[in-house]
Amino acid sequence: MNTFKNSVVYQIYPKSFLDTNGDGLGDLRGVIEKLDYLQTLGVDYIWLTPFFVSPQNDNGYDVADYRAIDPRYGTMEDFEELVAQARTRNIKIMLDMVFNHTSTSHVWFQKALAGDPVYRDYYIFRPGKPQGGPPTNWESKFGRNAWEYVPQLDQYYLHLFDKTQADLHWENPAVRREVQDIVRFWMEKGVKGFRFDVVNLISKGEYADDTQGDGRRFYTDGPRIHEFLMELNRESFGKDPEIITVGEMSSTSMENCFRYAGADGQELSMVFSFHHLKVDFVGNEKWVLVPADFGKLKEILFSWQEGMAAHGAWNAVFWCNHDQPRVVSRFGDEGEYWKQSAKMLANVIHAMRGTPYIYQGEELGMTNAGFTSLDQYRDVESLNHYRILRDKGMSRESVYNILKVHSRDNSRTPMQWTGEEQGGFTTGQPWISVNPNTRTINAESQVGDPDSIFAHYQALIRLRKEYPVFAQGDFRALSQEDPQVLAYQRRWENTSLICLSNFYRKETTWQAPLDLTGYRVLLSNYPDSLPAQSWKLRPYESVLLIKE
Ligand code: TEU
Ligand code: CA
Repeated sequence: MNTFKNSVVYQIYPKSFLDTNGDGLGDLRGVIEKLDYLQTLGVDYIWLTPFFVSPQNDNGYDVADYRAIDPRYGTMEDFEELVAQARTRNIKIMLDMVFNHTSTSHVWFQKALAGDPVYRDYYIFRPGKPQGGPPTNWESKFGRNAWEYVPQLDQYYLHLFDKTQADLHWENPAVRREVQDIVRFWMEKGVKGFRFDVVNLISKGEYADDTQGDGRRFYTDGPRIHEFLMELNRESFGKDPEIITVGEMSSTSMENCFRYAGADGQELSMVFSFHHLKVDFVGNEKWVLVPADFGKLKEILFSWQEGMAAHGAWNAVFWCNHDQPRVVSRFGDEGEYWKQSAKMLANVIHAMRGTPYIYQGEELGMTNAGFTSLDQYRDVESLNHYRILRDKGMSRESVYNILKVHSRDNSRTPMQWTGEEQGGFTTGQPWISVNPNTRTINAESQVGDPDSIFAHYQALIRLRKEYPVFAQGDFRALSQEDPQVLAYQRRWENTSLICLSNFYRKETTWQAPLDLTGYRVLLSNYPDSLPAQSWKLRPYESVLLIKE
């Protein structure tokens, strides 16, 4: 049986995956070329981030035509070939649908600007305040006020992201019908999965000033969100039981996720939440430098695991995506324990209750970009926040240090296929620099090496297919109080699985809170891990134990 519960999804950022025509940009033919690699890894789905026609102000999350492929990525024929070629390898395609907003180049927005009232109602236009200025004080996720003034209409439009990403007006039934129609268009092309970008932001509540924050409480998990998702499900992807869906839930609450990803399947198959990836922020503030709070990380992971399980709701489990820094740089060790820590982090995710997502290059232990000057950055969010922090008086060096840790470009450097200068990604000039550590961190040197990080990910995917406890087991935390160890248990029928990890380079002793008699090592990042009631764990040591 193959369901979303025992599947593994691999995320591809096509622009940085493989360039086949030397223009420095990855393309769909590049994905086709690497299908054998993905089959070797063993993944079931590939999620492709948007490759639709777009001005690329936010690397394709600013869509100008939802039914056409940006020529820089290839053609519709390339896409159809990709679907067919993937199918022969038992890999299904998941598309990334950006329906909270469109590009301001989209023909709907252009018609709205030209004064067409039908299309004006596709977006959120509002007059300014009587005393002047934007309708509310809400902030864009990419910095500064979230409203842009249009002089010829004497109105502002809402953009929760870049000012070239105008929010759609989901209260308008015509907008919802358009969206359903687009989903059905891609279903007919054989697409078997959808990721919905920031989909919990589509139902806006009251348009009022936020005196306590940046406005998110007015539009996050908004008043009609569940109704909108149930309708989209009914009218589009819900008609094909094979299709799996995942919603990207920005600043969501667990209570809402019980419904978004509930067992009744009325809304979505599963959800991404991000609370565990804010443990190196100060509140919601990302542009700061503070050490990651391990206690908080554990508490968040455990409470989501337990809470979702108790309600029969399903998580997408992950460390990495195209918006997050590389996890080995973030919670592991880029140096001496690079390999051990990358494997440890993989264990923690893949043994949890949920569908694991692997972001391209994670299976090789790719690290942060290590950029040292502003001209290396491409991301609109990083460039905007550079200006904002500098305007606040922060020194250039301090801002560089923050970007180095938090910039989304950390995960957007090209895939490291080989040890050559451009990592085998392109024969031309890459759109963003290749990490020079491609000399040592690359696919060529890892595929086939049984001790590689790649082989470890292969093993985790294989184990999920072999042992139902991975997909079906319950969840029990085992190490709430331990300052260094993350441990939990999964149980299903007569099988018990334990995932035990030392999160630090410092050795530590773990007192097992249950009897380990009868357990054997299923997978470890050391060749000779040996279970003991009082267990001395080496740097980043991580073990999966099983008892049947
Ligand atoms: O991201 C949503 C989002 O809010 C974040 O992950 C965002 O990058 C972060 O909060 C900024 O600090 C999704 C996409 O994954 C992202 O690439 C897009 O830029 C964004 O939506 C807009 O479509
Ligand atoms: Ca190309």
